[in-house]
Amino acid sequence: MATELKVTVPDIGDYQDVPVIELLVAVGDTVDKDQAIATLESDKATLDVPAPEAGVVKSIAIKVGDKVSMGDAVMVIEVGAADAPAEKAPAEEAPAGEAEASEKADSPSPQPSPEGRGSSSLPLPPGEVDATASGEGAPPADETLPAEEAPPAAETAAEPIAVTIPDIGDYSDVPVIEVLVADGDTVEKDQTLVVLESDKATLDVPAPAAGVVSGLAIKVGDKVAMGTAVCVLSGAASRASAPEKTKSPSPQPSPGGRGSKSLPLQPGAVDATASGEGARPASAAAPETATASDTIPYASPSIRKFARELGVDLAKVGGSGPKGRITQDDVQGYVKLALAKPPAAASAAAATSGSGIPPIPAVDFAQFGEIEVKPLARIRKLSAAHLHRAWLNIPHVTQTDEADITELEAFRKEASEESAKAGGPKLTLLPFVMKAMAKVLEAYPEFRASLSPDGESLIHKRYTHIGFAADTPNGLMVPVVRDVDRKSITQLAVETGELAAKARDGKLKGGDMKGGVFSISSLGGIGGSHFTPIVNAPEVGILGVSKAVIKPVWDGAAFQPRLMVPLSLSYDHRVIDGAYAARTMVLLVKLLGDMRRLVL
Ligand code: CAO
Repeated sequence: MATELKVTVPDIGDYQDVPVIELLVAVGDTVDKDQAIATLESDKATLDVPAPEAGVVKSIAIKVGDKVSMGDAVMVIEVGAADAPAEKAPAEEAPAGEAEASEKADSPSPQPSPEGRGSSSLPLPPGEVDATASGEGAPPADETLPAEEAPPAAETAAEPIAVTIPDIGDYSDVPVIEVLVADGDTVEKDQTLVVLESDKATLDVPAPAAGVVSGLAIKVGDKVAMGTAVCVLSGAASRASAPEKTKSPSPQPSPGGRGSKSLPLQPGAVDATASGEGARPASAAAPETATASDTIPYASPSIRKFARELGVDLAKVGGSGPKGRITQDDVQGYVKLALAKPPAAASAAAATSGSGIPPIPAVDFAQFGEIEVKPLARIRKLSAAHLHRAWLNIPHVTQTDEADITELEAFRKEASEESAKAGGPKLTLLPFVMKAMAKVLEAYPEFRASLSPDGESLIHKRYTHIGFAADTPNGLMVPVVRDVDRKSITQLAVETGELAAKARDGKLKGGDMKGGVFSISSLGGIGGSHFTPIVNAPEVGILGVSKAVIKPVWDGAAFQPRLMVPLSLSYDHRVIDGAYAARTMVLLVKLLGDMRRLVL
């Protein structure tokens, strides 16, 4: 007999109001027992809420962006007798929390959930981790020091602190997946020392205070539980500034202390100039520290597990989910692409991917003056990798021109005013350019094609989904408007406005940024003349639009003041010939100059 099981947020330690960053199921979905149904994320932990039972999702009480605490309703799952898992425990063995969850279910005759794991199967301890990190009270992990000996709110570990794994709830034998420090490293308070990952949760173990790491006792692959020794943190050397370290083989404590902040992130220079053994240890492991922490992929524990099972290195997978999060589709897409790529093509790609280019030398900027090191937002790191890949792999050429939009602008203003009066959207230039570009793509379809991964064929797309670059506080995002050729200017204005707002609010879904055949980057609202946009691979073309200005244009008899918009069309020269690009641009200029041509 079917019963309805109400899933609630399990015990998540001291955390309150933890944002829901991903909903992994929809109403009507069939879920397996323990399948991740939602992901929560705080500063220090990413946690999946698993389905307590196999069943069908009847209703969902949360949405992305909601903030939840222990006990909040997540969803109702109908647990069918037919597909109920065999290993159900008797009802009387159910923990109290589970029984309560079942009683709260909307079922007309609610049955106590027989399984007992319910939502409380999410074992969660981040509060403990956070307590360690925050330094409020004696760090709980430090069992070797009485509380009064461990400075409660210490910024620097004046006395040695033995750092151990904090209370991680029901978990034991949790694998260590990243060790981000080495003996001799100088760490800041709250800097992540190691990352643990189980099937359901990824947890950072942060430094309870600033200090120098010694006696590192764990390595990647170790399985740890509460109380496992991590390392010892001591304070004195952490106060030495970077220049002092490079100068002195036996660093002296420096009262300033701020200079050391730069040390872990400018390792190359320190390393290069270190003159003696004394300076070496602090910098020796730093390159790994910086690299490792830069490449922690942004994915939920279930996706990490999925990737591990397939042997996929998540650092190589681009994330298309909100804020660049890696989704299951991304992992599957990566695997498909890897399988489609023959070994010869793979090595050819490697030979041309830019590997082998000498790296830009690291510089210890602190030796020239005061500096501040700010970690990059994940989205910026992801888009940086994407842009770098495109820049190195694609031979870019940028065709530039100017379109006379004097008439178009007069019409746009009039239409925008009418639209505003009728309660419609504001009509900016962007939707007009999009519409014109859609027409151009029909005439010059190679601009909406993609090169096959083996470089042997051109994949022509018969749809006209166009992406547009949106500037957001977290970095560049490219939402995609579908079927631009079939939509009116007003519809395009509404959609670009909504997508740009979602991008700025960090609410774009993975699907909002997929499927584009061509991109437009408009800096016209900001200023500047031409620029060279980078092709958004695997697309082969991107249009840059700069600020329209009135210029004197010769009409054969006199100079006329005309509103000219600068256009920059970057393209992949492996696919597009220069003449083809020039013809494409000519048509675009013609269409923008006389929008009546759009209806021809
Ligand atoms: N020339 C002159 N004025 C322009 C213009 C142009 N080419 N394009 C837009 N404008 C005007 C608009 O008409 C509007 O003017 P009013 O407020 O007087 O009506 C103003 O500039 C602001 O427009 P907007 O930028 O808000 O709107 P949009 O539709 O043109 O652009 C969006 C939307 C999302 C593309 C834009 O906000 C944005 O984020 N641009 C940055 C994209 C970016 O970062 N690109 C670089 C990527 S790296 O290659």
